[in-house]
Amino acid sequence: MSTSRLAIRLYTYRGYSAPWRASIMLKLKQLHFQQFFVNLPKGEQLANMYSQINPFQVVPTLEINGQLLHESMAIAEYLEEEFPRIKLLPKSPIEKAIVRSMCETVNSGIHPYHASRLYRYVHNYVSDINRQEISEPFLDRGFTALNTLVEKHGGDYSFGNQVTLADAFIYPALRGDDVSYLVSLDKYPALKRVVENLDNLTEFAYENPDSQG
Ligand SMILES: N[C@@H](CCC(=O)N[C@@H](CS)C(=O)NCC(=O)O)C(=O)O
Repeated sequence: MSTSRLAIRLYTYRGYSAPWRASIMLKLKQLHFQQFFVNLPKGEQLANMYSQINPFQVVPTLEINGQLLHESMAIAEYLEEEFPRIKLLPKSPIEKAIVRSMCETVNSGIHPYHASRLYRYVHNYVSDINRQEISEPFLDRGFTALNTLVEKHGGDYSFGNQVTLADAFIYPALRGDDVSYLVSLDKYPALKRVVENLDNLTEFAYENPDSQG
């Protein structure tokens, strides 16, 4: 697709890990996009207007020339196919599968266990339980697995020495406001090395909420 007449809007919220993945991928692909902040702490994702944009009532949603896309993994695959000039997956099928497995460890193995909707639900039954108590065993299991994968396959970044989709998923999973306070990077040395390398790349920089427009 030619990038000259694209209208891309990302529905997101600052510091939250899942929409941050999408924003990193768009920047790595050098695509110009507008951000629209859905205030999650205020519950704007549950409002009628946003539910029509994203029926699962979560961010990210990517709107591209009027078409709405949900789920960061699907968004990643779409961007990789539609804008192949800058590649975020390695060449061989086996290497692609390894990178995707790292993404999925974050997306379906780690993230659901610290999702705010999970806490809202659990709190209906056990009011004095905190996020740490609910999430820690699941987060530790997921990050331990990821650390092993990155020890085996990583270099400067999560997979080898090129930035891939795995970095766009792993970095926000450790640096996002919704999870960073629950996890000590020191427990996962291979992940720590990669995250500290990614701290130097502008595409991974923290989002500023004032840039809505
Ligand atoms: N698997 C989804 C996860 C989306 C997700 O859970 N997003 C969170 C922010 S990190 C959200 O919008 N939570 C609002 C809520 O649960 O009410 C994706 O990768 O797009």
